[in-house]
Amino acid sequence: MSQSPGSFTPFDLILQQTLPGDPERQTLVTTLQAIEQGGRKISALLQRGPLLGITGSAHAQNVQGEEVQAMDQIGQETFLTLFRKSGSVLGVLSEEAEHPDIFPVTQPAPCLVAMDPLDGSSNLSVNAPVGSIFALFRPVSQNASRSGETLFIESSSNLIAAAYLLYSVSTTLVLAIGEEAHSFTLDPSTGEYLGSGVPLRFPEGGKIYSANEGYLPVWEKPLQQYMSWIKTDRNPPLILRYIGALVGDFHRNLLKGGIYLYPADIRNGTKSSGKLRLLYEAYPMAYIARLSGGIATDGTAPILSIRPRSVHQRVPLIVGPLDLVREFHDRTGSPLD
Ligand code: AHM
Ligand code: MG
Repeated sequence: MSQSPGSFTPFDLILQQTLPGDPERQTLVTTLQAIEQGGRKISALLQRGPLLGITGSAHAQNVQGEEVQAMDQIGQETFLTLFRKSGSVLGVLSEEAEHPDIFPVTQPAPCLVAMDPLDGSSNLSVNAPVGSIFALFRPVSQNASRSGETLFIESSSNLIAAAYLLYSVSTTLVLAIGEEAHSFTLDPSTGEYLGSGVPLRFPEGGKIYSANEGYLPVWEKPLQQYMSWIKTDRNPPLILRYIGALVGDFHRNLLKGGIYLYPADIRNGTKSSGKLRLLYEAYPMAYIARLSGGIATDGTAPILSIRPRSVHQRVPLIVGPLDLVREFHDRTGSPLD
């Protein structure tokens, strides 16, 4: 379902979903201003990407041993600076930094932000979509003596909002808060993000699956059987669409109806934990999916019921509309309650 343009802004959504005296309302507004500003900057840079020489490798590796792209570093610096300046963000956990950063705050009820500042960045060298992902948590404490890691792990059940920016033909902001998720389009001529005011809902009867099927030989047997079933015996069969950037794949599936799968694999007898990170990739998508009538799991349990043991923990991710995820669970032998 495509959304028609309108005059509904992300701030209208915050006002709608929070109460006037709630000190978190101002924190959400200020934090969102930082996300919006970062989105405008990254979007404008990406428009000129190859001309500025910023769509390639930074010739470095991140804490997870993955190749860092120049835009990963620019995304990290951009959002980190804006969150620090906001006065409403007590700490930032990022894919691009080993330890969380803790900042002084001015707001009485600050939040924590877990982010992947530039997700799917290997798509940049071929001018394909990328995104930025954010999860906002209410901190269990503002006590500076706690380590950043402990603070994020202990606050992980206090998710209060999630958002992503999708940089593609146009730039989209999806924000989930309270009881609704909404989509907004950036108007580059005014810098405004505008939406229709109609909440997002996964359509029923989706026909898409998104997975990197190149890994099929190293997936578990029930999953291999499910992949075969959706293409041959299911009525109707599901069709494959895969961008290779979580934000792009998730967004298409949210609008058109589809299931995204990045499962664990088994190599040399050892089962992996998947590729995607729990706190800043799986959690925000799970939260947005839940507010849009969907669900995210790790193939066994709901993502939002999983508590992290470490801040960069990976997790298998299955996310989409309830009917498709339920069907996946039934076919792979782990029915959802
Ligand atoms: P990244 O955070 O290092 O960019 O990796 C995450 C990305 C996701 O956006 C995408 O869904 C997935 O990795 C693609 O992985 P693969 O190339 O193995 O299919
Ligand atoms: Mg990334």
